[in-house]
Amino acid sequence: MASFKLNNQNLSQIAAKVLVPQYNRSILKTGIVHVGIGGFHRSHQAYYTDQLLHDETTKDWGICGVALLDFDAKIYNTLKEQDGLYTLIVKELDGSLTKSVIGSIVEYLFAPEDPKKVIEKMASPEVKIISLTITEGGYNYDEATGAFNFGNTLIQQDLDNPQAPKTIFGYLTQALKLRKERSLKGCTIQSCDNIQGNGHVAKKMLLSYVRVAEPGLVAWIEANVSFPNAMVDRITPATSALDIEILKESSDIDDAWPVVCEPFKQWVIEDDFIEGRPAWETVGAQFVEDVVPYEKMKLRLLNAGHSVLGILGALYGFSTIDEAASNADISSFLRIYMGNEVTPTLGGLEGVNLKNYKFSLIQRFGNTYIKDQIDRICSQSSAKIPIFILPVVYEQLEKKGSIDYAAFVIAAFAIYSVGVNEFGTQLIIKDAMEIVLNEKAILSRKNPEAFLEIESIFGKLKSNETFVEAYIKAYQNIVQNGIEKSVKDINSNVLNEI
Ligand code: CS2
Repeated sequence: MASFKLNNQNLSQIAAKVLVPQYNRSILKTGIVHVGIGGFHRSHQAYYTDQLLHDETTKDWGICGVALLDFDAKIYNTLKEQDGLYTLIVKELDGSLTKSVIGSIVEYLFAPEDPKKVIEKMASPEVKIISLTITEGGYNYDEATGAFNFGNTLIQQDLDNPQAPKTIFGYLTQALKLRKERSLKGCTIQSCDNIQGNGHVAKKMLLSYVRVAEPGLVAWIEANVSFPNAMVDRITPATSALDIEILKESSDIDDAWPVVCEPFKQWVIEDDFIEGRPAWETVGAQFVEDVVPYEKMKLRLLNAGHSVLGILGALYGFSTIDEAASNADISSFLRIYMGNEVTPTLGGLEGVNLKNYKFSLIQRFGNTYIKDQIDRICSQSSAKIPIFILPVVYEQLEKKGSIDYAAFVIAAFAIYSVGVNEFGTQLIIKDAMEIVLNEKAILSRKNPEAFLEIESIFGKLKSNETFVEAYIKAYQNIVQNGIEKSVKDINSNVLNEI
C-alpha cells in the first residue's frame, strides 16, 4: 500500500492509523519562538505543548521553530515540506511503538536565510516566550572562569555586524532592542538545556554580551525579561534510517524526520514567566520554587551516567548505551559511582525517592529498544564533563569523599580522545574541541597529566594531588591491563552500591 507524505493535506488519511492533532492548527497564535528544533525539543517541549493544545481553550501557544545554524537547513526544509508536522515514536519498554503526529510547531524559520525575519518574530508582541535548546556549548562560557567567551569569532562577527547575527546572543539582543524601542513588553527566555541553573546561565551570558553590544539595553532586560531555571528530561536518540522505514511500513507515513524517544519524560520548571505561560502543569510538567535539587539530581545521575556508559562503553567497543548498561562490570561501576560519589553531593530532595530514581535510571539506560548511540553521548564531551561530572569531583574533594570513579572516567576519556580503542575500533571525536582533545590525548601516552592541562575543561584540577594521583593510577591501569580488567579491578574492593 502506498504511504502518505506527512503534511496537512494528508492528515485525514494518516489519522486512520496514527493519532493526529485534534485541534485547529490554522487558528493558533505563535506565543513561543523556539531556537534549536532538534530531536530533543520535538520529543519534549513541543510534545507537552501539543498535548496542551488539545484543550480547545488554548490558542495562544503555537510554536515557531527557528533553525539557527547553516547545519540546521535539513530540519528546516523537512518541517517546511511537512507543514511543521512530524511523527513522535515512543519506544515503550516492551518494544511496542506508540506513534502520534505532533502539531504544535506552526511556523518555522531558517535564520541564515533571513536573519531579519527571525529578529522580527522574536520581537513580535504575541510572542511571550523565547525558548532554547542550543546545547551545553551554545552558552559560550569559559568553564574555568565562568566568563562569557568574547574570543569566539562568531561573537566578534555579531558585534561587528549586529543586523545579521550568527549567534543566539546577537539575535536576542536585536530582538529585545526592538521590543524596547517599540515600547513593547518583555518576554521570558527559557533555557531547555542540560546546564545547572540554565536560566541563570542564560541570563548571565546574555547580559555579558549586551553590556558590550548594547549597554543601554541592560537595565531594560533586567526589568522586563525573566529567565526561569528548568530541569528537562527525555532520552531522545538520533533517528535512524530504520526508524523512518519502520514508520513507513507499519503506518504508511512517509515522514522524512520522525523523532524517537523513551516513554519517560520529566520537566521541572521554576514558575517565573514575566508575560505568562502555557498551563504545562495540566499535561505533566511540575512547577516548583527551587529547581536546583532536581537539576543536580538529573545532571549528576542521568547525564553523568550516560557519559560513564558512553565513554567506558566506547573503550569496550560497544556502540549503543544499552549494550554498555547490560555489561555486568560497567553496570557495577556505574552503581558504585552513583552511590559513593554522586549521592553524597545531592543533599535532601523533598518528595523524591532517590533510590527509586537511580533504579529507574538503570532501567532506562538498559531499554534495548532505544538504541541510543554511544557516539551521540560521547559527542561534545568537552562541554558535558564540566557540567555533568566535575562539580561532583570538586564537592567530593572538598569533603574528602571518594573521587576514584570520576577520575577513572576522565582517564578513560583521555584514552578515548586518541580516537581508537585497544581493539582497534575507530572512535568518533565529535567535539568543538576535537583538535585540542586529540593533541593532548596523544601527549598523554607519555605523560598522562598532559590531558588535564586543558584548562577550559579541567580548570585547576591538575594541581589537585588527590585527583591527579587517582587519575594517573586509572590511566596506567587501563593502558597496561586493558579496559575490561581495569574496570573489574576498581570494582573489586567496593560493594555494589547505588
Ligand atoms: C545525554 C542527554 O547528551 C547527553 O549526553 O545525556 O542528551 C540525555 O539523553 C538527555 O538529557 C535526557 O533527558
